Amino acid sequence: MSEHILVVGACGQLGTELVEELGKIYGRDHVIASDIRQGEDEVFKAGPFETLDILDKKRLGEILEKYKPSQVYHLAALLSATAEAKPKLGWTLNMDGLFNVLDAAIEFKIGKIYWPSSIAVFGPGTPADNTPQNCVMDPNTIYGISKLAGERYCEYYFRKHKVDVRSLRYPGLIGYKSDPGGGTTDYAVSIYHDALTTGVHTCFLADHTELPMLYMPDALKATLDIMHAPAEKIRIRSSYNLAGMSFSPKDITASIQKYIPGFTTEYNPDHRQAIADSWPNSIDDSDARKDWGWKPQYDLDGMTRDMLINLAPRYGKTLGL
Ligand code: AKB
Repeated sequence: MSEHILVVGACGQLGTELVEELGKIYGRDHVIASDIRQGEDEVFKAGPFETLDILDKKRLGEILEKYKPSQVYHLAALLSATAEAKPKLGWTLNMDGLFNVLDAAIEFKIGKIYWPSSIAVFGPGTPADNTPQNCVMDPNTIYGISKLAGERYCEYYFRKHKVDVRSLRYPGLIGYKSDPGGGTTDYAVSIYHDALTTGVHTCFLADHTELPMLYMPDALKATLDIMHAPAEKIRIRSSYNLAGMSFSPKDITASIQKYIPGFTTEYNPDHRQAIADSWPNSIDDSDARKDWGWKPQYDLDGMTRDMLINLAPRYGKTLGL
């Protein structure tokens, strides 16, 4: 019998696609999707699904007892904008959820844990360009503070309890298969939908706001690569810097206009501008490249083309790309 993999927070933007990818590798029957809400996507009907509030330690234990997974991908979290709106819940969910999984890793002898961190661990005092792995980290959002504390806990559990926990600091993730939820970088997903529907996007960030981003196929590859790398290659047990591309709303607008010339963006920055301003413009991910061979495939125009090709049928459009 091959191993079982548990994905916590499976209905989110990353989880939905990760369940599908893990299913291709381990067999969908061996991938247990779990979330606080029942997943509607087809991928969830194709294999085991368990309802799980990650704050419910007893229920987590029951699921671990039932399937005895060798790996857990713990993705459940409130993202930056949502956590700012609900700070107490953001802190509790992001921290206690992680503690429950790390403690369960010891109790149930789980072989490997994956937990995502974020560029939100950086703050206004961080060097903004080509941000190094180790530098000033002074996050000023609840989400960023919880991710930085989470990174320290992951390293602590690795050193003190030998939990094989691995982590990446994701930039903004962009994909077409599922909708994003509550992130500051999420304008870069909505913009493609608007390009194919109304032809106008109203951006909640200013035109020049450059942020690090990653296309979903690259994010999935990085996640699976770090989880499949031999343990001795994972030198960093807090979380690895990870980069794909960096662009501003103005840049992504210009990229879309190469395929849809009449598309326009209007700018109406809101409270999320301050969050974006506290984050890096670009990231130095040389440790990930050196340690376990990370290399992204997509640049901005390659991603734009792929996003438009894949989203167009949803809106009954043919772009002739
Ligand atoms: C967010 O914008 O909150 C996330 C992130 C960068 O972690 N996409």
